[in-house]
Amino acid sequence: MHFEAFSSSELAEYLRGIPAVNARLGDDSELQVVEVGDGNLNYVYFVSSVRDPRRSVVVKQAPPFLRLVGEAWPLPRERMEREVAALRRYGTLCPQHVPSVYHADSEKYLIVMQRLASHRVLRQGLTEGIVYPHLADHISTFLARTLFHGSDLYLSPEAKKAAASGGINTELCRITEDLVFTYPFEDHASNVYNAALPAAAIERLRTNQPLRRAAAEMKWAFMNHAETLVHGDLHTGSIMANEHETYVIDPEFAFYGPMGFDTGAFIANLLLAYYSLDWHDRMAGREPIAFQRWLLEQVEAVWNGFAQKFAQLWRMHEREAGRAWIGGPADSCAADAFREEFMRRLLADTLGFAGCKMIRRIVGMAKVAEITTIKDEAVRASVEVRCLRLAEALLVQRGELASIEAVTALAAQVLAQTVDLCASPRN
Ligand code: SR1
Ligand code: MG
Repeated sequence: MHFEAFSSSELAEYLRGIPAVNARLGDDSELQVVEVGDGNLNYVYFVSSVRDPRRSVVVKQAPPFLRLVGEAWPLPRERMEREVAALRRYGTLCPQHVPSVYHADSEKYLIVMQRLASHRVLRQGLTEGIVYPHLADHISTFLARTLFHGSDLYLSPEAKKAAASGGINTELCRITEDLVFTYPFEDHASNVYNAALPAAAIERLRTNQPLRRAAAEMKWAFMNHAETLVHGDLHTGSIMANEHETYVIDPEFAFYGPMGFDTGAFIANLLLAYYSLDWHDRMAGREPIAFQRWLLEQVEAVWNGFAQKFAQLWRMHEREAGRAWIGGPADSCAADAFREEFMRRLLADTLGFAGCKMIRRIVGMAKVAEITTIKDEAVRASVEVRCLRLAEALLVQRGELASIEAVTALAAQVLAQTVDLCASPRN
């Protein structure tokens, strides 16, 4: 069946018919409807009262295709159900960082939710050099609470299995399996390369054995390690923030997967910003060093904050239960040793996933604005080469990088390296 997006008057009329939404918008005024979707998948509308624009909601609707490509790439509209379920679950775990859901319609595949009118998409804010003083604290809280409470460390085995079997998101996982873990490492028609990116950098993704093997290991982990309910697309475009508050949005890719996929996605996007900000800062007449340092501090703070909060939730839960997850007394050395090894493996996973996420944003079809808006192809290529170098190091050395400080030191080292774009030109 052919899909027609709502006209403004149709959407206004539809919303007027939902008492909970109508009460929020007030019925003493016309409604203004503006389509603002800039993501790859869905339609998004801001709807507000003309008389009192503070009365407003966001409507998000899933068309039966990938919006970025159109009807040629069909996608099941039921993906909206995954998003609604994840928003509701996250809303109970972390209400301060998740928009409220006012209404969900499983026939029209849409959701009506809280409008974050004084918040901006984090990716845009970072590109403008805005410092968010609470970002790392808020995101590490979100990560610790959501990743811990969806896992076997917290849920009963029965509840975890029930949640995992209801948390299968086949089609959206397939997008990630292809676009993040497979196509970037082969000569695939969907890849898009900056013309100035050296051929050797592209060739390396297809032929470097340690890198290919590491990427394959991450793909396997993504497909098989059903550890918890992950957001599944936690890049800086899925976060809205202001000086005081931080909200995580858009969990349509949510599924039962590896914890490190979310921690890795966020860190990968901070690192993409780190390399590209050099150019954006200079263009805006800002001194890049300070903001870049702040970005690396956020990488450290988000991981360290997450690791500390996650371990604390775990210990508290064991004390309340009166026994350790591994059995026996809650505070045993064995329980602590297992926890330590768990966090070490989680850091390695985080780095491996971060590497894959960085690579896909450089050579895959869905890119990030902080890099594509670098107008000069050669400058952009030097940023891209640095992203690829760090990504490869994260993947290949993920088991040896023992702390997040070792990672930020490596990132700074790669920034300082020279990039010779002429060494192996593409043509
Ligand atoms: C083809 S969809 C491309 C990307 O958009 C989403 O934000 C996900 O990152 C997905 O991989
Ligand atoms: Mg999204």
